[in-house]
Amino acid sequence: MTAPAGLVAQVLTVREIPEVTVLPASGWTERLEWSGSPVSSWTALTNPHPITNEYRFIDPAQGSQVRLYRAVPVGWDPASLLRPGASNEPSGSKRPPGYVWIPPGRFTMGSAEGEPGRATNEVRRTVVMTRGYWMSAREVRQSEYRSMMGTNPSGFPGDEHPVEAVSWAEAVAYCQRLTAQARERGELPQGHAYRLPTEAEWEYAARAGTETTYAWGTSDTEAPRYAWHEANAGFTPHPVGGLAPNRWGLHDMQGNVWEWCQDWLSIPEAASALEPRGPEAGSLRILRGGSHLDGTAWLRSASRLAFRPDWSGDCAGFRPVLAAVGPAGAAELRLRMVAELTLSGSPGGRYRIERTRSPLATNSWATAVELELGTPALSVWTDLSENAQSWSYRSVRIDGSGGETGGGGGGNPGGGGGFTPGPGEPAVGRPPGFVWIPAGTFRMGSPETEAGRRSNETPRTVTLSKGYWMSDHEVTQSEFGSVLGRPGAVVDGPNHPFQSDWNDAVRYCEALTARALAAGTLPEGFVYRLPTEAEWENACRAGTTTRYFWGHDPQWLEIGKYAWSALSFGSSAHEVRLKLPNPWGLYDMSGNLWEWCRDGYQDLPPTITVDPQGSTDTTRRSIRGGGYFEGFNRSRSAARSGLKPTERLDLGIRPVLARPL
Ligand SMILES: [Ca+2]
Repeated sequence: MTAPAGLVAQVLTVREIPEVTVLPASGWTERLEWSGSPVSSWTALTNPHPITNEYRFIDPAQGSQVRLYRAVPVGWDPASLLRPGASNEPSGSKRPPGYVWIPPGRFTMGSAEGEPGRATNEVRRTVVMTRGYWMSAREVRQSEYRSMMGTNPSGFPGDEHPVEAVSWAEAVAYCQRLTAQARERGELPQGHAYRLPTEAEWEYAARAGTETTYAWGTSDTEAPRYAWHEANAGFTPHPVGGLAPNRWGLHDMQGNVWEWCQDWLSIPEAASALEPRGPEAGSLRILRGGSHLDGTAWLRSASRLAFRPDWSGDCAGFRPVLAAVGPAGAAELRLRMVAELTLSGSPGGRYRIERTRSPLATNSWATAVELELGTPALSVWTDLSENAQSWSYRSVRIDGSGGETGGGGGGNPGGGGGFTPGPGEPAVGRPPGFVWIPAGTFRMGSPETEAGRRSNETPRTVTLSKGYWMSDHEVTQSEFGSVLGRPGAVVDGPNHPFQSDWNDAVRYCEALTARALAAGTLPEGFVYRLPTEAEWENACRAGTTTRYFWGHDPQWLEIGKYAWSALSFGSSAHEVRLKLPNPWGLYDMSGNLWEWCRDGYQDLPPTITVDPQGSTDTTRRSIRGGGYFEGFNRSRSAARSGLKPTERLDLGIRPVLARPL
């Protein structure tokens, strides 16, 4: 759609503002903070809802000053730990060849009092690994090391032998090159890197679910089956993987060569810990597992050794892990710039914002959104589409007043253009801001296969025998005030939706009916009322059968264009009509505020397929559409909930003008 010839278009100035996406670590709750510089203090962004799922925040406060963002882990839910029998291995990532997935879990680190050979620095404590990681099943071989680094420092040459005589710093450099190589090949999982294991990661993997002295039990006589050590190695390293693995498939965790870990040496406290890491600084780096030179006391799962990071010896090598970057609870942050437009004009005027990537090509302008200005006549709209900063924008007035336009409002009877009634629509009586929804048959509820569905969404085919008009937006605070003359419990702006309990929502509809009757504008046989759930869902779906009216959107890549949803976008509801409408022109059907329906909340009887109405149990009333603060799944077309009619917070009104029930 482009502006008709002769229309006055106003070029809009665009401001680029950041959108921050927080991807919390599994089971963690995060808080988003900003700062003007990394050395100054950090301030929590407005966020009453804990971030436990993907969260997007648009920061309109960023002006000339560049803001930095960080996510701070504030809590962890133990219930997020592995279900017994599941692996939690990321399904979207390819397991690197030769690596084993180490699942998240809980283990006892350190040794028991009285374990033979025990040292006092093997402090016993419960350690929780909140994330899994991949670990090399074998020590790094000399052939691998040479092809990556171009050198081979080993004292006992052999392609299949473990690389040894490498310092801690050289082992770290190897892991960094491995990371860079995987990234170049596009094989590096997002937010991950190859690195040395922390000491806890090493011992968790070495124990492989055991609490005994060794991963194979308590017996020294079993040691030669699993570990090259002083009794069987002949004081020389052996080709990697030659002996039996532990129960998680890892070879040579005990013996052959010592293995460098990431951590500085410290004596931990006996308290339980989540994914502990060594101290920030130190002088000695940890080595674990014992070597071909050592007796069985050094093969114990808990035994610890440490050396200076520049030391090297022919009894010490390493094995990498592929693991999440950052400490436990570290969220992944993504930042991108989106376009913010400020539209000013006449109070109550309706405008269309158009955009193009080729501003000089006259036929290239396409509709981005339509807005109605309130008082003050100013509206801010954010374009969330990809690469929004490369668009040019302009606004066109479309309500036919002010002498600026030659029509083009399309379908609005006040718009001056030709009004064409929809199927079955009375020729007169459509109120401004309402859309005609024709009678018809649609599929209500969700199929068993729909991701995120709940059991109260029993699928059925429903026929609505009569058409109806529905408000294209949630009732605003200015609308509610002009009809009932009372401010809402939440007052944040005239174009923000009014937050209402069910009883006030009904009173509002009754007042609309009375006012239209007095003004002689009420179509015969129609009243304003709340929609039934069937009427609501039919209008929301707008002919679609997908999870959302814009498609299945499995990764929620599109939801930001259509819905204020998913724990995002600030602490309260947003002005109505800022997102793209559904195919029938209804705004905010998904997200922003939950919307009251007339029905009592209970499963609709599936036997009633024509004009179904809800239960007569009205202790709770149905609400639909999800809210700005809810998870993405609650904004699905089929999602339902119910609340006591006296609840008000985050609940909105969307009247229909329809036949009485
Ligand atoms: Ca080893």
